[in-house]
Amino acid sequence: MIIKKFQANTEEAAVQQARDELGSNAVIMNIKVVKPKGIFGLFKSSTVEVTAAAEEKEPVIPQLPKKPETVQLAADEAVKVPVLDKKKEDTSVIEERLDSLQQLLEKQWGDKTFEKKEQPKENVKSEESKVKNENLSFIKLIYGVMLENEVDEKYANQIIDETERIMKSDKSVDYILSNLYQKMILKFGQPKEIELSEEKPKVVFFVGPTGVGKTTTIAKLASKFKLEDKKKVALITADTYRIAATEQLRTYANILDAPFSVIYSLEELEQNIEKVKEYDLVLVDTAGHSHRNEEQKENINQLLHCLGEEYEKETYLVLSATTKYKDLLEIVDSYSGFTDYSIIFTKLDETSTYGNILNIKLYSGVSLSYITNGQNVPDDLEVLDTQSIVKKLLGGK
Ligand SMILES: Nc1nc2c(ncn2[C@@H]2O[C@H](COP(=O)(O)OP(=O)(O)O)[C@@H](O)[C@H]2O)c(=O)[nH]1
Ligand SMILES: [Mg+2]
Repeated sequence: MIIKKFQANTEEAAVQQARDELGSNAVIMNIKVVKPKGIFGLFKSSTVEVTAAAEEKEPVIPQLPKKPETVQLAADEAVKVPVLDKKKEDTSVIEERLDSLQQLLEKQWGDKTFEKKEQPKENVKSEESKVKNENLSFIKLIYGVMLENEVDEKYANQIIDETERIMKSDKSVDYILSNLYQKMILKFGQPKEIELSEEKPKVVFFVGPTGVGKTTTIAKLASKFKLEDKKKVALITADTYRIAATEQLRTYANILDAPFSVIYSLEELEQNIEKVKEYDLVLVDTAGHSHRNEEQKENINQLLHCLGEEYEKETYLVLSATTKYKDLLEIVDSYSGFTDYSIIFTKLDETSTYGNILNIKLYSGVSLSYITNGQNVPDDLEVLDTQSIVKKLLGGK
């Protein structure tokens, strides 16, 4: 995989540069506005920097340092999004990122006993076969780490199988790790964010089981768009099952000084949206429902399809990272065929294993988007950081 940064005056131009150079399949991994530094920067305008990745036929061979200075992973290092240094080769960025991960893995690897069982000393005849055996043991370790993180065995096997050719070669452990890391990042794909339209109001529906954090997530997003991006945001709730549910969103709407309405029918949705048609963004909360209840499912289905072409519509399925894998699969199944949707994972702070995020991505094939990691509105919300999550799935912190 190639990772490169592109700078231009606008986001579109930077993305175009990335696509021109890396091809139309390039994955945009990060977009940020770069403010000019220093006092003279005041007179310059900001530029937009896009980090993009694309797969290449042969993976880049990173040259990791042979002997790590320390086996201790700095906590903040492990989760930090990489700051790509323009002066350095792109591959060295991956090296740096994998370095600390590798150190941790090496430490764990040294502690494992299976390695000895699998490789009796007398079998290690040449340097080359030693390297191959090391690779196999290393792959087993990685495989174990993925299963511990609750990556579905099926997907862990799939990922390992894809690296089989390299694993059996005399390539270094570093090379394999970097290959796995890159492959997994591409598997996660580019997380989707709510993008507002210039011409039409964007109406975003939030669906999903009860108690996963739909209303709280809406409050976080409303706050981000209204306070940070200075957009006109309106809130609507169709969750009339519980009085407390309407009051919860009403309270957030009051705090944000955003228009709020409760709707009891499809006609009321149309009428209320009409009232805020000059707004940039309308977030619609729905009643959590059991994916096993066909009638409730049908109600949601109608809600998602009742608005006409004068609105841009989008749906987010909200799932909790703490839900059992089997239930997550059932929920995703129950929504497939409804409409196109993206997935928001909530409550990452309440679990230490993130395998389900990868499992659900690979099972459903739909885009992941935001994640939430706490109850604080608006702070505990961010776009899924694929690099950080892949690192965790491979045993990093
Ligand atoms: N720990 C944690 N709790 C959350 C998160 N998001 C929401 N919650 C809590 O989950 C509970 C249910 O949230 P709510 O938004 O009412 O869920 P809804 O029924 O899907 O609308 C509330 O107590 C929220 O504070 C999160 O990311 N982490
Ligand atoms: Mg709710």
